[in-house]
Amino acid sequence: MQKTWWKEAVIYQIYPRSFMDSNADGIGDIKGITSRLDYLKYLGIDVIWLSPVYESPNDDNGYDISNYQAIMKEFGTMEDFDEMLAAAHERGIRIVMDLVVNHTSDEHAWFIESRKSKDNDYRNYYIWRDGKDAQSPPNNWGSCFGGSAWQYDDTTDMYYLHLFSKKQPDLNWDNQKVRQEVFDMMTWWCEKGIDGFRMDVISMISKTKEMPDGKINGIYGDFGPYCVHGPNVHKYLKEMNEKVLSKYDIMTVGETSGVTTELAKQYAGENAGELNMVFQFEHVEGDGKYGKWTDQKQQLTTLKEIMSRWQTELYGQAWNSLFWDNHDQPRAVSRFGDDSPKYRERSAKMLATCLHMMQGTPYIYQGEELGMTNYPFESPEDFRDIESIHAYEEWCRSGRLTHEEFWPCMLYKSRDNARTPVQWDDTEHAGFTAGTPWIAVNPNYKEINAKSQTADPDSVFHYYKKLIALRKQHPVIVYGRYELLLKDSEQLFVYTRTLSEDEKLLVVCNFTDQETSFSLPDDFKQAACLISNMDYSCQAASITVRPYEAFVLLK
Ligand code: TEU
Ligand code: CA
Repeated sequence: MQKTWWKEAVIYQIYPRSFMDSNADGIGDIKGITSRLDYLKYLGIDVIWLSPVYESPNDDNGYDISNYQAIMKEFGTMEDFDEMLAAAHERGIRIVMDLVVNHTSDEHAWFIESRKSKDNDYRNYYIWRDGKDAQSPPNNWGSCFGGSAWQYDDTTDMYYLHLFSKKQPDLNWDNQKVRQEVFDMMTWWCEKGIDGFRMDVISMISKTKEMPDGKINGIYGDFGPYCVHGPNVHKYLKEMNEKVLSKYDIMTVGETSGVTTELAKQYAGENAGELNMVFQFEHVEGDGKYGKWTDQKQQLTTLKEIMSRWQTELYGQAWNSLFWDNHDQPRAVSRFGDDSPKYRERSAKMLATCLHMMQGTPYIYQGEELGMTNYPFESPEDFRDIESIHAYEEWCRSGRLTHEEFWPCMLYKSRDNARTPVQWDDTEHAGFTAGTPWIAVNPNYKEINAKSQTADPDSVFHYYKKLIALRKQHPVIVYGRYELLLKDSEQLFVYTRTLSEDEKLLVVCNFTDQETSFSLPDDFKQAACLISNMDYSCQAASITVRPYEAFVLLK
């Protein structure tokens, strides 16, 4: 297995809008990030993945880009960006940019041109089709954010494809000019000195030529078989690698929803010549009841099967990215742990242990290191997220489900749970802004905030800090082989990591609020405790594992 810096790194995701506001307009910004770099340095992370900071009309909070080489006005200027990059590098922190090139904003100059006429130079930068007939779109595909995936444009009496919102038209990657524009833009950022790319829905860039109706899923047809892992996706990524990525010492991670382990090896195999790693979503996506929506926890045995399969099947061939949450997912502790006052801290630490001891590069989503929780939304008007707003319309206002049926699902899974501001201290608005925040601050900020946790050696923050530090001291955490024990337990997640006969880890995590017993494997009876979220003491062969307890033994 090749050793590389990005396998040994811990990555911290910043969603800039909600991270830190420097100028009291209620919106997080780049200067705000710069002001908190010392906090991140203290935590010990190596890399920041920065969600989009480019010019954008913010239909989807920056995932709709109108200019790839300019900074969003609300976030600051290119000088602010350069200053942040330099300040991060001074502290030994790398910065990975979000690359959103499956689509642009409809306010991007390319699209403004493209829609003008059928013979415009930019027409083929996007995907235009005639309607089936005067009344209907080219096919029945639905977009990820609700409604048809086609938008009618009366300037030329044709439709354009948008797999996300209608303000996010899909680029036509089959057009060589589009690819070259994207590669040139990426090169421009690399020359600036950034350290890599997280590639938004990169598995969707290649569409089939034929675009038949999809299988009905709810109201609309599924575009999946025609647009996800499409015919030329690997060809285009190899071209990107050859023309841009291979020229720099950067890291890349592709967002590839629906990916299998076999496909992951194609995207991110050690010698595939495409990406360094991919995000897979099986462990956070399989639980849906109504599309992605549910209010039910995934069974532990299912979760273990999924995560263990990824650990085993990629071993030595491709590299895992490890995450419980991000800006599209609810808060980890509310979803996989227990966010009640009794168990919030303990279960947040347990989840961190379980993830950070696996093989792969761990990603921490802002606030996760504080054990931040889901938000107690009270009404549909509280949501800011385009997906949540559309989902409520499509499932409830349409009459398909009652409010009572759907509401618990929104509380459990809305993306806005992750998007409330980072809780810095116990002053008004959690110290995030001196103005009015663009989205409400979680009312629990007086108990849960960075200021109190950095001062408390037993906090969730300090636990993350310790996990990150351990990774730098013990190669077995990075490179050891994974093996699952007790596969049928609905309470315990137990696994070992092995680097050699004398360098082995045992990881034991209780995912429930019930205690249970566990027999230590023989070779761990004398082992030292590396980290634990309670006061671990080995009471001989059979031990009691308390609610949400976690510990790691090193042989
Ligand atoms: O998300 C891609 C994606 O597949 C989402 O639809 C995801 O499944 C959903 O948010 C889960 O609820 C990426 C970005 O991460 C997301 O923030 C963007 O909205 C989306 O692409 C469009 O750019
Ligand atoms: Ca601001």
